[in-house]
Amino acid sequence: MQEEQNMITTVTEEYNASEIQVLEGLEAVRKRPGMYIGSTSASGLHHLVYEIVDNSIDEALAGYCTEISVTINEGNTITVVDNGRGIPVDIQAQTGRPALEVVFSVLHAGGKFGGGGYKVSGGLHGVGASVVNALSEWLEVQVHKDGRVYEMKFSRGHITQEMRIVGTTERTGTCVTFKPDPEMFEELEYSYDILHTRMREEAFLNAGLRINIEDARRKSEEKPEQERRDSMCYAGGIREFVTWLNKSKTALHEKVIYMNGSRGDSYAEIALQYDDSYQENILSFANNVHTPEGGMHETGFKSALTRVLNNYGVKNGIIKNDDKVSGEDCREGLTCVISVKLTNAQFEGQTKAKLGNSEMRTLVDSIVSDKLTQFLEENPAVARTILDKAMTANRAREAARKARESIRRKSALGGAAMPDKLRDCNENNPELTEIYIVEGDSAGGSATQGRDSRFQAILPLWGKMLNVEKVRADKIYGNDKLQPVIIALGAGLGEEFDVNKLRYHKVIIMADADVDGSHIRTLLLTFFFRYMRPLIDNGYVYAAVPPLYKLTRGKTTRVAFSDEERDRVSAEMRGDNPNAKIDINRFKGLGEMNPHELWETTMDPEKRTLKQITLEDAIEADETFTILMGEKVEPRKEFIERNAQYAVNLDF
Ligand code: TTJ
Repeated sequence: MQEEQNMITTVTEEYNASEIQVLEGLEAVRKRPGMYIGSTSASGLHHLVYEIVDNSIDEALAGYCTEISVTINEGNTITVVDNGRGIPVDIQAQTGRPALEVVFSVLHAGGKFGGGGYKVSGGLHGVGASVVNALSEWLEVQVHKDGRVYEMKFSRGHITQEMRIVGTTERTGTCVTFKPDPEMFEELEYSYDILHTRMREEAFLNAGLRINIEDARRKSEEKPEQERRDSMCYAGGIREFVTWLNKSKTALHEKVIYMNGSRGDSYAEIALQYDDSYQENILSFANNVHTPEGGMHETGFKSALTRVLNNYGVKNGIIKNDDKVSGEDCREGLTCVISVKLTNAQFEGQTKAKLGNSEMRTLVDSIVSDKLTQFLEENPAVARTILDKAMTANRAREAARKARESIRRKSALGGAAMPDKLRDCNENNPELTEIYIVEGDSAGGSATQGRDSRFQAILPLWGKMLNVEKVRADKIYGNDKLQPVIIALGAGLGEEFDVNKLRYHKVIIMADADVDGSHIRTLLLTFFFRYMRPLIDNGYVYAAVPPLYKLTRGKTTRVAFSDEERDRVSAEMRGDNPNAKIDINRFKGLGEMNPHELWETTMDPEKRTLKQITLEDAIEADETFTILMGEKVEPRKEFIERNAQYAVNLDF
């Protein structure tokens, strides 16, 4: 085999060495698709679209393309159309082939025709149209150029129709349609939402470029009327990106702060705005590629931000010299988009999602140093707001550290420091133990009497819960409702949370099946999600599922967990005696159940149902929470209206 290949290469070399290289190249792509597009699952499938669209975006960056349209066709094929100059069709001297053919046949050929602008390199991006071609069952391209329409077709990278003229035209541009090869991909169905999200990002990152996206697949029977089509164009670019990210938050200053600058071939822009939350939200991009692991551009931004704020504060007598704010303090409640464009981007890190070019650190640092300083000097009121925010964050962090230390000291003293309300179990091995966090003292009492104290611990919570969204970390540590939870679980909090110290591997939230119960559940899940995330990731959090109805006939009682079950059980209890009197009572709360009933229906591992809480549940709770508890009235109103039937007695 080896010899045969060598022989063919040798023989053909005289005629057309590049053709052999082409075929070998495309064969390599089909042998190891993951090397070129990351995976052959849904992510790789969507990556094909980004690869094609990247070419049109390059044309836009070069200043020749203003509109790109992406269509998901019936059968999950994709069409990308732009109004650029059109891929060149002339015969290349080196290869003797039309440039169009080369673009779709030669690996990494895309960049050669990039026509200026900033070429992406490294990572999985910019591998070019030939990779998409190699991984497509078929691909067709039409180029409108010089009054003519040129067309060429391929199958799995091989030419099935040489380039030919198929008509005349008055416009210019490129249109590519491809069908991902079922032999290569496990997943073949495109997600409108995934493509829409990415295209929206591209539109934000390329100010003024219009990107249209449409789902032209036949609509399913269930949701036929849903029109899926968006047209996105943001004259304000990343400024509008920040506004969009902050749409349900309360900004601390009206205008997004925007800075940009360049050095040589490199360009960087930064947009930011502070809001009244405590989260830090920095999104960074290099050549329009998201860099979730950060890198040099982010590093440059962070160090300049901290330095500029401290310098300004000290200079204007707002910060005392020995009271400087930390980087984290400066980023509390900050939403920021950093976008850099450069030649030879180096993507590093585990997932190639971190920018390695150190010249980007210096560039971003110097832009922020100059422009942000200037902005603060020209806008002293905004400067004051931002510095106040950072100084409050600083004090809170200090208080949190102290509170954390006091908790640590208490738990270091051992079991004696367990909360008064905790009814602990006898077993010590966390793999065998469970803790019920119970809403209300009376339900707590029933649970304590009904439990199996060998392995079940009970911790009652009562009263209105803390609104986690509105408070900062220091309040959480010191909070009298949450502190018992933190101490009972024994694994700490936040960055210091250590799942190995967890005292129970089942953390079961037991709340009433009513609105208040769901309120408590939402609060606890939000708290776990934000401050004890590994608890959820490891699947240690559960919701108890208490029954809704109690049915009594004479001395027999049974329970039901739903209306359907109630009707079925009632029919069963009635049996052949249609006149039998069945009492049906709705449990108003856990507190109404006696200890035995609670054990039988909700706590006995042999009989109970537990709902394991997934990350999705927690995220949903967190979002519900943000909307319901956040400061903004509009999203809250909308949410309550949308969920009117569930939310009738919410009173926060
Ligand atoms: C390169 O410089 C000469 C004029 O044309 C430039 C170019 O290549 N433009 C261009 C390529 N516009 N659009 C593309 C393109 C569009 C799609 C959808 C797919 C591909 C592979 C390229």
